[in-house]
Amino acid sequence: MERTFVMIKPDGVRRGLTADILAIFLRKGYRLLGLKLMRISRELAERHYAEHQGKAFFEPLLAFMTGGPVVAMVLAGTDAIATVRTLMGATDPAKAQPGTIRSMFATAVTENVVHGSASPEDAEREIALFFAPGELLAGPA
Ligand code: D4T
Repeated sequence: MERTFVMIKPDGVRRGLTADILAIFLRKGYRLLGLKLMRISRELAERHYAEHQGKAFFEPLLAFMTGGPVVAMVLAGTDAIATVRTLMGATDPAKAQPGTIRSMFATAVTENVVHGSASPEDAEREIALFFAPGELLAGPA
């Protein structure tokens, strides 16, 4: 079992896609270890996207990510980090494989509906940024 951090971004929540996207992950078979609706502060967005500091899209990305509520979750499953990213599709929805979440629900790289951790290190860092240990189940319910 591997844990990964997944977020439905503000565009996904605003457009009423939360239940559809959650259903895709749960029907696939991942187990939910934590789930919450929240607003992201600028500081949290900066820390989450620290690797992109200084890039041209960094400030617009922060404005977008802090512009509305998100749904943050921790999912567990076999190879969850890689398989969730496969299910989400490429960062640019125009390049995402048919049937993936970004292919089905997004049209722009700037507003691409979902986030999923890219590596085990990122997953643990992001889980710790968004959840206190007491907010997470230790294992699948
Ligand atoms: P996230 O982290 O949101 O799941 O995206 P990815 O892991 O798929 O892609 P990323 O880190 O390269 O990009 C982070 C975030 O920035 C937005 N973005 C990206 C953007 O607005 N313009 C761009 O040119 C790029 C490359 C989209 C996702």
